[in-house]
Amino acid sequence: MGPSSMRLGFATLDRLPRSVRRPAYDRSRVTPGIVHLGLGAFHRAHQAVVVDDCLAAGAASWGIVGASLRSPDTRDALAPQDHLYTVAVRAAEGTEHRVIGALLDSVVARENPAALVERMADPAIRIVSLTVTEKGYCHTPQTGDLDERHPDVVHDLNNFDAPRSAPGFIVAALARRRALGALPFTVLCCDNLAANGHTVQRIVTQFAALRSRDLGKWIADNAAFPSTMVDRIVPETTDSDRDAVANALGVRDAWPVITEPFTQWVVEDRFTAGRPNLAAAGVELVTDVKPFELMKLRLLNASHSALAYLGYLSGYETIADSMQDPHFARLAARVMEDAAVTLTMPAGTDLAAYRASLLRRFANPALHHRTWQIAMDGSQKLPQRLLGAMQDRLARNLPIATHALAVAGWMRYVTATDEQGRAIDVRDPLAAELAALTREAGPVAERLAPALLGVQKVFGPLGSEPPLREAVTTALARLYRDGARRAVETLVSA
Ligand code: CS2
Repeated sequence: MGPSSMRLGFATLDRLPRSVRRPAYDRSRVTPGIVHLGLGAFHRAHQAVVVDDCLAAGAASWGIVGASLRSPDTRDALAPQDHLYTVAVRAAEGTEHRVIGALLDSVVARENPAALVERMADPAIRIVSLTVTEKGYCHTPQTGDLDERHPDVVHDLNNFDAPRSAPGFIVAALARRRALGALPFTVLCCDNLAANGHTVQRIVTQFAALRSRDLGKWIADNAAFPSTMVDRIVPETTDSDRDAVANALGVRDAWPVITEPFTQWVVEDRFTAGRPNLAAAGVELVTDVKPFELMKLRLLNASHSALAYLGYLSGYETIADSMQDPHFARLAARVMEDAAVTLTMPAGTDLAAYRASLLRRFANPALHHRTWQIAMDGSQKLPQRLLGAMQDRLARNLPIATHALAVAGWMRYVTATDEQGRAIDVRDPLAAELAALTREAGPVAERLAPALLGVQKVFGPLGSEPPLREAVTTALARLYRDGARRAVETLVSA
């Protein structure tokens, strides 16, 4: 039998090679203190690793119960292996493997929503953290307000105790705790939204107020929603990644995560019901996360999206592939340079060093981070990544050609036909609306750009600013005329 015939789990931990790090604590004594909504790869490679360090330092009441909102895949893969899984940290020099024990249990919200609400209402749970992606908050990305007409919101208001959406679960569980006389948990958003804690607070209190004014007020007065800046690049795990991990471990792990050496978590220190000693696990606790969040969104995520759309259109499968093209490496640097002037950072922040480190991380040849993956959900990402910086630059009369080319890249991408005439698998909550608009406009920049700039949920009033219209239309015309590779080359050579 091959090395992969046995499964990772308690029973096989002792058989792992010595080089593989494993939980350095007695897991049978760990109890849950955190419910995490959105049990994807990012959470397991980022917050769960920090919690694993906290557990190793003795904080035994802070284990994690993970909830997938919809798909049973993660639970089905992890339950047979005692919720143990591997984090494979890949650098050009090689890979380090670590088995994480912080996740104690997992549930699938959709299978039994009321049970998850009960679990979140348990006073032993003091933090509810979230990675449900930008679209998981049922809000309008442009304004940050709850989208009251979102089908999940409508559903959840009519099925209060059996919700479907992340805000629905939080409000139902907080209502339960209020009825029990328990403290609210701290809501810890770990998604790439602008001012993520404030935004989620607004969404949740707006949702609660639709149910009852008193509940909305109680949440606004008593619950804490610290903002956080989270950063670690975590590509989707593939079958070949699973094989590589099995080879390194000598046992099979059905659900490993692949990531880079870099990791960063900056958190506002406002918790209503306690927290583990995060600082000892490398978390930066600050009073105001906003500058760090903007820095990350406008430098890392903005250039990521620019590389994703323009790189995909140019035939680059991964971010690292695109970074091998010197013009694309310069494009990423240019997006960062243009965004940097819109940031006001606390003294001591070295933005130039940060930018240089981002370029190195993007070029990591050991990570297979697909441009297609990052291109997903653009309608939810553009405002905080690209549009805010454009608005700030316009206010200072600075040119916006670089960002305009990235936005035009998104427009060209959502037409769902690539430069060779092949179909693009566009994933976006607004995909149907975008497809209708692009079909109607046709492949003509002068029609397509204004049509898409008119999508209020994405662009808001900025979409009708003449200088923005002009810059984006010009960039889109160039994409149609020259193709993405030439357009990028022309831009960075100017
Ligand atoms: C990426 C992010 O998929 C995306 O949109 O830009 O997931 C990015 O990898 C992380 O924010 C890095 O911390």
